[in-house]
Amino acid sequence: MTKSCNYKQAGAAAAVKVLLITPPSGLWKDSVQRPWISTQPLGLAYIAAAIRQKHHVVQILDGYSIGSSASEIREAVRSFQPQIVGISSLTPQWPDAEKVAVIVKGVNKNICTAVGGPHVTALPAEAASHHAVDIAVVGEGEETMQEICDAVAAGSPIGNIAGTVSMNGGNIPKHNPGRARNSDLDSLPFPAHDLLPEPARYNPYPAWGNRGKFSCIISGRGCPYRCSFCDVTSQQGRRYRLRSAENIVDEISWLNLDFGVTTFSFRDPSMICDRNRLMEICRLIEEKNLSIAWTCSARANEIDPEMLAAMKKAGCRLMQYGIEVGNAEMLLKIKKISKARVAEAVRQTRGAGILAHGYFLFGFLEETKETIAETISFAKELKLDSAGFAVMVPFPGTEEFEKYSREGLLIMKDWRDYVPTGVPVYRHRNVTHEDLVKATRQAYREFYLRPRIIAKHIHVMKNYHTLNNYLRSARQFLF
Ligand code: B12
Ligand code: SF4
Repeated sequence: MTKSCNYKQAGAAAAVKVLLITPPSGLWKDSVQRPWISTQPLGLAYIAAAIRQKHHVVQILDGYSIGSSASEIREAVRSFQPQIVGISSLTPQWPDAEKVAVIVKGVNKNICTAVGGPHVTALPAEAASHHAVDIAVVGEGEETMQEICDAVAAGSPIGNIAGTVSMNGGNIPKHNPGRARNSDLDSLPFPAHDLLPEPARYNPYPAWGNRGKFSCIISGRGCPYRCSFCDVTSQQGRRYRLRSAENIVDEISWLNLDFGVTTFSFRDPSMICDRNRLMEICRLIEEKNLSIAWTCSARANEIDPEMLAAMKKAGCRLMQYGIEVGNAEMLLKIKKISKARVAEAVRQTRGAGILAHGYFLFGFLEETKETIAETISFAKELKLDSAGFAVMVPFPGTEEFEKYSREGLLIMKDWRDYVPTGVPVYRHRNVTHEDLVKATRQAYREFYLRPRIIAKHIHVMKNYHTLNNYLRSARQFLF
């Protein structure tokens, strides 16, 4: 189908209006649900800040977190009248993202629709070929969106911009040269938090803390590891590009003073990876006398007691470790950390007075009923404070996706189902999908229904929101 976008308008203004949208869950079937867990869409907030620097006018509609209906999206487009709409998408959100693009084109077919985010980066040609999408952005979106905005403002074509794929009026996707990843993250303006719903509208995981207002923060991009199920490395590269300690603590201070945020969660793979930087972040938090609590993800092989002591003093209350499985050979295959090192890290973390959370997955290619049992007993053996169990989903761009495709075991490619609680997306040689779902329920039951853990979590249920979240997860996983 020929695309009808006519954004190369003669005499276009020097600045354009841009609306950035996260797709509401269930929009594709006109049955939108507000998610149980939601956090700030930092990717879009970074892009908004970058576009604003170029004097374009930006708004963000965090449709996913708010649960916007089709008519609310339509109304937002009608009233703001953007020339460009940017839509972000993770893999399971893709059908909702397509629907957003269709709604936008329904309001005005001349609006330029740009899509980006992890799913689009993994499969840009597929994204660009949707009839309501004008351009797909691969990888980091700040500079690329700046150029798209400048081009639309100048009435120039957008088909040759680096880091994009578009159909250019034809039937074959045109892949433009890639764009180098930004290696100076301190040069980016802070995410445009002022354009997001206020922090109180977000529902972070209860384990991240319930003290005051909450925000996510990203201390770097990329990851040097290559865990077989994860697409951060293929998205963001193997070099962990780090922001400086000063830049991070400046953002924390800003969010604390201007937005009243007191609880932070670092969402990049392992914000502890550079020991010197970590110690400096902790020192600066103390020097600035910031009364905050924070959580982070970390690789178990990177931590030591001195780091943990500094983190505790600077307000760290919980560390999340991706442990994944309890079978030693599988740990090697999926490129994770040895059981002994994980146990040591959990012991040291709790010894420092910081809570330890473990993530576990069922469904790797090598999984058997025995390895499922091993994972559940390992989760209980470790002295974790909390744990999350899920069925592994092989996202496009990951080694697991390649393995399952190669073995002919992927049974469908409906991206809606690429969620840990969805219908099976692969067949498994040794276990059934029901075995995997049952494994998560059994793991939750065996892990949480222990007196030590019950006592600990009752303590956290201090308000309606956290109590409600606990009840919802209990309903989902225990029964
Ligand atoms: C915070 C987070 C969430 C939050 C918020 C998501 C969001 N909208 O940002 C919540 C809790 C909602 C979430 C949910 C899920 N998440 Co998540 N999440 C993350 C996490 C930890 C950080 C995201 C982030 O802020 N990154 C930093 C910013 C700067 O990068 P970015 O978001 O990628 O944005 C840049 C580019 O992608 C691009 N870009 C993004 N959007 C757009 C839009 C346009 C128009 C353009 C041009 C460019 C562009 O430009 C941005 C700036 O450079 C990432 C891992 C990671 N470290 O990135 C996983 C990650 C994104 N999540 C992932 C997954 C799998 C999920 C879930 C499916 C998991 C689950 N348990 O159900 C759900 C899906 C929810 C659903 N049903 O739709 C995968 C994505 C895989 C994939 N191919 O989709 C990741 C990469 C983790 C991983 N290890 O593989 N997640
Ligand atoms: S799971 Fe974490 S450590 Fe492993 S590749 Fe992904 S981001 Fe890196």
